Amino acid sequence: LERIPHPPRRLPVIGDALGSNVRTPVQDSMRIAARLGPIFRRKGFGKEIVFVWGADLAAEMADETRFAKHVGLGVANLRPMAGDGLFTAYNHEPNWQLAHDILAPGFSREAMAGYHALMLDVAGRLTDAWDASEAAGRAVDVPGDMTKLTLETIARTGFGYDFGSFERDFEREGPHPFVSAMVGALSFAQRRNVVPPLLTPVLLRGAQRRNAAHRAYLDRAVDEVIATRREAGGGPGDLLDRMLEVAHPETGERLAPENIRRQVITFLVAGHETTSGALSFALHHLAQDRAVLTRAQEEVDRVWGAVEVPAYEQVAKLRYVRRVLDEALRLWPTAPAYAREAVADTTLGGAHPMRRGAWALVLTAMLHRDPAAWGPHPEVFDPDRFTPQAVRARPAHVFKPFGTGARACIGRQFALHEALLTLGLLLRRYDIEPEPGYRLQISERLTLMPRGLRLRLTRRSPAT
Ligand code: MNH
Repeated sequence: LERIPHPPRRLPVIGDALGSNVRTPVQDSMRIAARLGPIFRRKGFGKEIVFVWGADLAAEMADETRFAKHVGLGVANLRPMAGDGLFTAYNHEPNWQLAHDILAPGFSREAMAGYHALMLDVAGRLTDAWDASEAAGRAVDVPGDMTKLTLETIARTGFGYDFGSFERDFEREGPHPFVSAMVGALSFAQRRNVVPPLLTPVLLRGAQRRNAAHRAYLDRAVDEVIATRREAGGGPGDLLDRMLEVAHPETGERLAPENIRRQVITFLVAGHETTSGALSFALHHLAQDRAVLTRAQEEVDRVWGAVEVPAYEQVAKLRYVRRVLDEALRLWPTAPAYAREAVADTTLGGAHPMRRGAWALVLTAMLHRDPAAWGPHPEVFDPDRFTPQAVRARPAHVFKPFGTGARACIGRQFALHEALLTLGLLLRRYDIEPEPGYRLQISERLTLMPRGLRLRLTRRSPAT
């Protein structure tokens, strides 16, 4: 540990916490990373965290024979809400493999094709709302609207449940209470990383009370989703049907009711927050760069042609739009870090001994900026970093927006299909422009989101 650099001014008790902001732990770590190099540590209130972001070190930590997912920090703080659901389960918990095997077919190509029509329907509600804003000359609230889209999409495709996000009168009623409860719970989980445990009862008393109410609300909402399905006597074979009815193909085991509750919360949260951010950052960069926007629009016009609704197969054909999305996820991986632990005693980078169980945080947002992998100008937004030739020329394991290994994102294809479909529909329909003077600011609530991003729309004439 002694060999790993840390910020120079270390104080008793608060350690390196000075000058950092409880609302921006990721961005603070990114700044420190740029000063201290590919591996460093930060300490505060008795906790010391090792951060890794160098391409070589991150590649080592992707080796599944030496490292595995570590459930810690933000992920561990979600345990009270998500329990042994897929995302928060410890590697040794039997419910991980069980749920993984039962739910994985819900993310196959065929399953995805089955969600396509519902995804289109939700995207149609978004364009209805944007048409109205455009007609009224109002700028649109991008993170707000993308969150409505992604929440409705996972709720309807996964659980046959309609939160009615687009039908709500936002001005009068605010966000859907499920969204408020979820965002509250995520922010609380992040806060607990940066407030010393001993002071939590004092500093976070009010927050803890609100958090308990949020969790109770989430549990109730989920129980209602499940009860609705049980009353209907089954659904279209979606994720919820799998959870309720499918037995493990080999052991015949099923998910227990309490575990199903945890999985539903897991998927509603994991299934929308990060995709919403990814769409928002992609739209931000499209609006900032005329040349990129035009190229993307031309691709959609060419590939989709005059068809009114794109078929499932046409979505993945948007190769350039996909590069825009990848490049947005490179600069702003909306899940900005993941933790890895040593599965046996090992030495990282030939220099840092780690005991079995010792862990470090891979800072994806900086791994994606390592000049060793991305060249001398990693801050520049350039979708052509993801042409097939450019990808082949790079080492493996330098692009990890969906994590790595056995515990990588199960919803990756789902997110990509949803995001490409939505971007395609929006690009075909609107010209987008930033509000004058907008400068990108990022809010953190375990995930990253462009704060206050609003765009001005103009309908494109030939668009359907
Ligand atoms: Mn997702 C795991 C990022 C969309 C459901 N997801 C992960 C991890 C990352 C991640 C990173 C690994 C975390 C870790 O190692 O601790 N996920 C994303 C991003 C997007 C995303 C950037 C969108 C863009 N995720 C989705 C969607 C769903 C989903 C959509 C569901 C429909 N993700 C999960 C689940 C896990 C996960 C479930 C946990 C998988 C496991 O551990 O088996």
